[in-house]
Amino acid sequence: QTMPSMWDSRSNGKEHPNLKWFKDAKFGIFIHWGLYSKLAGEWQSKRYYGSGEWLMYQAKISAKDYGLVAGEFNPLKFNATEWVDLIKSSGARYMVVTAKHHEGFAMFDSKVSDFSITKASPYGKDVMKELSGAAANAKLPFGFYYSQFLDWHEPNGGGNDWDFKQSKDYHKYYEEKSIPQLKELLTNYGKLGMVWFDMPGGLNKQETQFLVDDLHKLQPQTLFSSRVGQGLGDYMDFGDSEMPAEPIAKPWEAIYTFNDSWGYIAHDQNFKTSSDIIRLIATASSKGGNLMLNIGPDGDGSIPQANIDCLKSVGRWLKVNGESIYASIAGFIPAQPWGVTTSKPGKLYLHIFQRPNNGKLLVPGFSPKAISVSTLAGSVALKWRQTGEDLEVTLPNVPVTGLADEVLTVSYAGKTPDYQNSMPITVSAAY
Ligand code: H79
Repeated sequence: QTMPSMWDSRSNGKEHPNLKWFKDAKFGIFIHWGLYSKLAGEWQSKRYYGSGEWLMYQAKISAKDYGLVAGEFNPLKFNATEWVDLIKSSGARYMVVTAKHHEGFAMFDSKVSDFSITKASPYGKDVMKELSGAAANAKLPFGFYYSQFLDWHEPNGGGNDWDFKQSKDYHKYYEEKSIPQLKELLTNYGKLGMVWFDMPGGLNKQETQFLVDDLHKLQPQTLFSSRVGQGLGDYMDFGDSEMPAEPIAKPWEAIYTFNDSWGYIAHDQNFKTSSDIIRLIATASSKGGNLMLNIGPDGDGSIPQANIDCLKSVGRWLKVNGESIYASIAGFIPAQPWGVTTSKPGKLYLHIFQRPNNGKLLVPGFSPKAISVSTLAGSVALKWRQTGEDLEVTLPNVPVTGLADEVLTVSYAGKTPDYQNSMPITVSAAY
């Protein structure tokens, strides 16, 4: 299925002018945090697995019972500065946090709903305010996730058909809660890098266009994710945990989880390793896009220690190898058995995921004239030869840097070649 071109359908028909920072960032952190984090994948002694933020739906919890969880949400270990410091140390260049997920609970102070952390929880503080402030202090672009259509707490919100069975007035929900809360988020929390909409519904194209234009008036520089619907976003998100098969020049982002859930689940320790994450970042970069990696903090406000250690390790790798990632463009050599490539003018970066057994790294289809090959870290010159369009690099017996996922830099003369198998944009996402 070929997507309608979301990038051409904005009201003025033009790409958003503020996309450069987003395209150059390459790595962001997503945070899913809400009442579901406190429930941690368990309801009435029954354990659920996968997408902990969907527990209310999975266990068909009534809005009334679920509402009581707010009275127990007291994340005393939460420290916004610590979270932002950790994200900075991971090398991520933006963050997005759930202001309201499908459960309907506002993690911020809202004038239009009492179902919020400031009005319904003993904690009583606006954690979104603290996070946006900490991110601003750290000069980290900051965005809100906001579920604009699904709201299982509201009789007229999308999705909850287990206790609101009457026909719904979605427009009433948009007018009374969704749009006013989006406006609060775009007004009271400083400059936003993006609003990360999710799961559109209930609005036709014209209405969505109106919403987008209306909200952009509050902060014209803020980017909107493609899941605002109707092809009206500023950048593309694919399906959850989905990577496009081929490079795409337009701005896009792939979103992945640390384990098998977005929201915290106590009994899911299936965490990716730092090498897994480095490879996801390199793979997204090799196709010209960003990776946004999700963390699910505990309902007590703490981030799992395994995630902290892993993010710091990713940050150490990016400190050394960031030149091959930040502000890079898709590599002009497609994925190889040994790994992927990224590019900058005059340079091709070889990301080695799998060392060839014979120590000879073949780069087929290398059309420009190579000048030198070296490790990115430490700039150790390596032996190489080019025969026509075959570039062969002799790898040292031991990785030079001692780091996993070593990167080599190939310098070459002349123009950057086009990506070999450039393909039309064909993605399965239906947003
Ligand atoms: O916020 C995360 C998800 O909760 C949200 N998008 C990401 C960023 C999302 N909303 N809807 N969906 C994802 C798709 C819905 C998938 C489902 Fe299921 C399949 C709902 C019911 C079956 C996954 C498995 C969730 C519950 C069980």
